[in-house]
Amino acid sequence: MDIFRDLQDRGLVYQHTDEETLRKRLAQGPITLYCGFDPTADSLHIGSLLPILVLKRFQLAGHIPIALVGGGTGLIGDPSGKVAERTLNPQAVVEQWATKIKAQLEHFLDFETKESPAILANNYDWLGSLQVIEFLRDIGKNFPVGTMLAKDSVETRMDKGISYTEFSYMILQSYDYLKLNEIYGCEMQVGGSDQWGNITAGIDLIRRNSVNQGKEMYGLTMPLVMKSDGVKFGKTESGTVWLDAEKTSPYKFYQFWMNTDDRDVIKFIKFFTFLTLEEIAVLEEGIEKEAGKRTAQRTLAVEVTRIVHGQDALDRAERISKALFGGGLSKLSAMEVEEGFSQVPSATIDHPQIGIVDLLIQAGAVTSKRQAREAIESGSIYINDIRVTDVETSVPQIERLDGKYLVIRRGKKNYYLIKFNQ
Ligand code: 545
Repeated sequence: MDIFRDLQDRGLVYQHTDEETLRKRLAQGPITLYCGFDPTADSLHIGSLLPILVLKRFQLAGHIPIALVGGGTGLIGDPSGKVAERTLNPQAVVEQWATKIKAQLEHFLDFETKESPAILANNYDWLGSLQVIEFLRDIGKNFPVGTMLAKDSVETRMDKGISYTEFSYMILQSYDYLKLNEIYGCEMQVGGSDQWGNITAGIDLIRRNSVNQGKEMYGLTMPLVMKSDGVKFGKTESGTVWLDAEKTSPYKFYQFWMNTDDRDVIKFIKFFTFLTLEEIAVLEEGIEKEAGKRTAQRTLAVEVTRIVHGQDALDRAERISKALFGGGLSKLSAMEVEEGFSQVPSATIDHPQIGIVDLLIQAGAVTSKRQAREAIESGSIYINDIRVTDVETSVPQIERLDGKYLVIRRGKKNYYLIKFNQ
């Protein structure tokens, strides 16, 4: 399989070291490659998904991926793509985040296979014990300041300001590449296009080392993911789309992909799924032929949710979506109700005898008794998908979802969740 060709056809190649030598090397046999992830939060988000899946694509093509957790570099902060200096996170926090990110990365790659098992590494293992004198003499000497200043990540910050700490970041990432080359024979580094300067700095460092004379090192970046409406990819009104199911529920995650614009959906399927280009071509035809069916969006949502959260979570996400958009709330389990309505206003009620007007107030659906009566009488209130028009409706007689929940809807799409304790 021609992995470089596949990546190109998917639009995943942005920058790379010399194409001919890279293609030749990949054709020769398994290559060990790496991508780094700094623990700057307690979870990866969908921005990290693209390089993770690229590592996976290499593994499926018989190569050996290293997922590197930046336990050391996460303590410094990469200026690449950042317009301002970052605040340093406490060491204990970074360590905790590194553990979580390591567990997430483990989920995507195969560490068991005999053929080409993936490798997990943490750069704190070598960066954490560096000695400053030794570091400046042995490594720093290889970095001309002129070259460092000319890197995008530094240049764009010269007027805004950059500390010596962030300025030094590229040296650390370069040293990682050198170390991974020594320890695992790693010959290639991949990353988003913001990483090109760091990747090439690493290649230069390795080449300057006399034992590596004539050794070829490779680098490849992926394009920044852009949306055609100009809004930043990976964000919704409620914020970042995380890979951690506790932070972004699989249902929300599924809906994020479902909401992809027609103009972006084929690009995203190429980027984020393992469907073949032939299968993708069929979906592309369907977009124009059956406009409005959103088959491509659904395929995207199904595939990515399965990759990230697994089949069971995908099944739940689909059942919740059907119930919310097509009626049928009553078929949902307690877990599904909680997941589907995790981000709507909710209230817990202790007295089952509550009246409908007070119920709407408690839920936050209205702000006064008068408003509650008006809403009910005008027919804009639904409980569990059934319209309620009588202000005397007895709440205890409404059948609850899974014995515990009432879902209130006001108008077309304002939802409120009520949980009964008894
Ligand atoms: C550290 C040590 C190395 C090699 C690389 C690194 C990390 C690199 C970096 N990468 C970004 C990152 O974001 C935070 C992740 C989630 C909490 O800063 N210096 O760590 C992103 N990276 C993936 C892609 C990226 C990049 O993890 O490369 O371009 C986003 O798509 O921004 O030896």
